[in-house]
Amino acid sequence: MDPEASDLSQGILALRDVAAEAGVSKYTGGRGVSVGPILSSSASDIFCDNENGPNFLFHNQGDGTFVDAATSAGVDDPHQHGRGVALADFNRDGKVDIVYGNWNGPHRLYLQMSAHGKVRFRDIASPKFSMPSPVRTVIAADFDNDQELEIFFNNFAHRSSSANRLFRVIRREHGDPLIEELNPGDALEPEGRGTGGVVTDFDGDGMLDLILSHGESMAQPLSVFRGNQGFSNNWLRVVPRTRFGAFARGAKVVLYTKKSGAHLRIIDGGSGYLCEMEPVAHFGLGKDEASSVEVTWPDGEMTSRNVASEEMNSVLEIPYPRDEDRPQDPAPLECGQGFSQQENGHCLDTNECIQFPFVCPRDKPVCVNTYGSYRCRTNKRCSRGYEPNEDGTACVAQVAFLGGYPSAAFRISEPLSRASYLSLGLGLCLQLYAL
Ligand SMILES: [Ca+2]
Ligand SMILES: [Ca+2]
Ligand SMILES: [Ca+2]
Ligand SMILES: [Ca+2]
Repeated sequence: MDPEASDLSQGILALRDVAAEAGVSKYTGGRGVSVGPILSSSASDIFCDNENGPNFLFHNQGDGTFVDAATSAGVDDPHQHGRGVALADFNRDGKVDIVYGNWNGPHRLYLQMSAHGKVRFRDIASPKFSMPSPVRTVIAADFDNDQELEIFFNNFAHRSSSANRLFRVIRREHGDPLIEELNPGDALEPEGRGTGGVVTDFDGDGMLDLILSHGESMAQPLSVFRGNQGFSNNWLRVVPRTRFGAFARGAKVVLYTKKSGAHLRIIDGGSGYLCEMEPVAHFGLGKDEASSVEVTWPDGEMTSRNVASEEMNSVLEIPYPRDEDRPQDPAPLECGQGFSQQENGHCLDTNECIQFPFVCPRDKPVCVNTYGSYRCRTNKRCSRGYEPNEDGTACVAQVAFLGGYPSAAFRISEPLSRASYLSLGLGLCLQLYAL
């Protein structure tokens, strides 16, 4: 806000361009932008996937300035042309990952890694996932509430047919997630001139619905799709608010669960492409139940509270904490599997290796703590940069920063079915861009 040009009592709110002072005034072909605590623990960082130039990853320095970390973090992708982008934690290690589509170029699924104090992103896109397409919006959401995130590519039938695509990213305990291609059913739309897309829960049944807009070179109606599997799965929708009651864009929501550890969502209003996502953290939980929820606002404010069994399958509003509501001593929290309450009152990963020194068996005596769990390995000695493999028979390179994942794609899902209400006059998508 520009205080000199604003007069709030008269309803005048003026904004001033501070991009140059903030260090984000760079020329590019801007396409996708996503805002949230990607590198920071609470402050909002900015990821931009660009056309005809490298991407930006603006790391918030906490003093109103940003430093572009895209090249050092390995997400600059300088020869591709980004479109839709989404933030999610695909491997549930508590670090925010980035997925985006490149226009007729390889699509990326970057997992955030850290080694020797440096952050790097590693592309785990399978050959099928990365297959180039005229992509527009990219959505990461759990359509069937089974805990695993799906990624939807809304493609634009540009010069020929170009079907939309759907993948499920299946988290694995001690390895990269598996990527499966699913059949999106009616949402395939091979002739659809897909321009934008969003998810929300239209009918309040706890299942996410998919809305696609089309157009530019040919008029086509909106489409609305409902999923047709996962109805018996548990879910929770969490809506954090700012101190003024508005939706808390940029907030981080962590849901601790009884069996499946911590699930993370970012309230990122700007993701996708030409669209604005709903400011709701939607969690699919399968047969699991939530134990507690933690919200971190961009200013560093945090709140945690238990989630009662009867609150499952509902929408939880989380107001910004007021000073008078703050208890002297933190209330006991149920952190669930793999986590325990710390002195500050919040849940953190349990370090099993310290807490239970003999947790590992004799043949694999070396305990390695992980987020939400731990693993045991042999004490075979390896040179720097290498570690023993799972059964201790060889030394393998520590987590590499380059390379992809072999394709594991096959179709398993039932198709999504098309809903009848196609002509909803939604103003969710801003079709401002031409190709
Ligand atoms: Ca992650
Ligand atoms: Ca799913
Ligand atoms: Ca629904
Ligand atoms: Ca642990």
